[in-house]
Amino acid sequence: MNETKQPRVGIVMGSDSDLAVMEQAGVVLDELGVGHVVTIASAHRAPDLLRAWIRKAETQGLRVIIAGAGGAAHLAGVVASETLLPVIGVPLDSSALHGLDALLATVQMPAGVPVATMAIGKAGAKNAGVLAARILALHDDRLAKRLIEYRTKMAQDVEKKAKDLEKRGGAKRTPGFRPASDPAS
Ligand code: RP5
Repeated sequence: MNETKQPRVGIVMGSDSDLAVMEQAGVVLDELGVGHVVTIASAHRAPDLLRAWIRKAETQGLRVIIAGAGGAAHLAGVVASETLLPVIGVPLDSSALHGLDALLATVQMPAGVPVATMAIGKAGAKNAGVLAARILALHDDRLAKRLIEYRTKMAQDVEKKAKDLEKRGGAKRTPGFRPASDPAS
């Protein structure tokens, strides 16, 4: 989608080394036609910068924040402590512990300060984009329609892969199984 729209989602990450993974959230939001802004602002290395960005995010009308970080990943938690906007955390695999450290640091928030924590890495970044869109879709019927289309396309892609595999002779069809799009087979 190429429409210029009011950004509704803020994507923040701890380092430029996180970008290759975190850009997946932006790709999904683009596909769904959701305007977003992206920045780098570390909770540990640049806390004042992070706080200033959160204040700006609130005043510019962002509705959801996606925060991705690796290692001792306090970014999403600090954002959640500074704003009432919903925060989605993405733990990243950028240390010797392969993201398990970031997962635990992001998910184990104290009661009262929630971070919706996604899977480690690219799947988590993509799902952060989808979840942000689902939150916004509560008040946006057109976006809800695009999310239904997104889900339908995923199912079609899986079905196509199954058919391609069968064509190549790589899979035997389960007796009695009929794909929805192929009722006569
Ligand atoms: C974290 O430390 C960042 O989110 C990143 O995942 C990790 C490493 O950062 P760099 O040393 O590559 O800047 O704060």
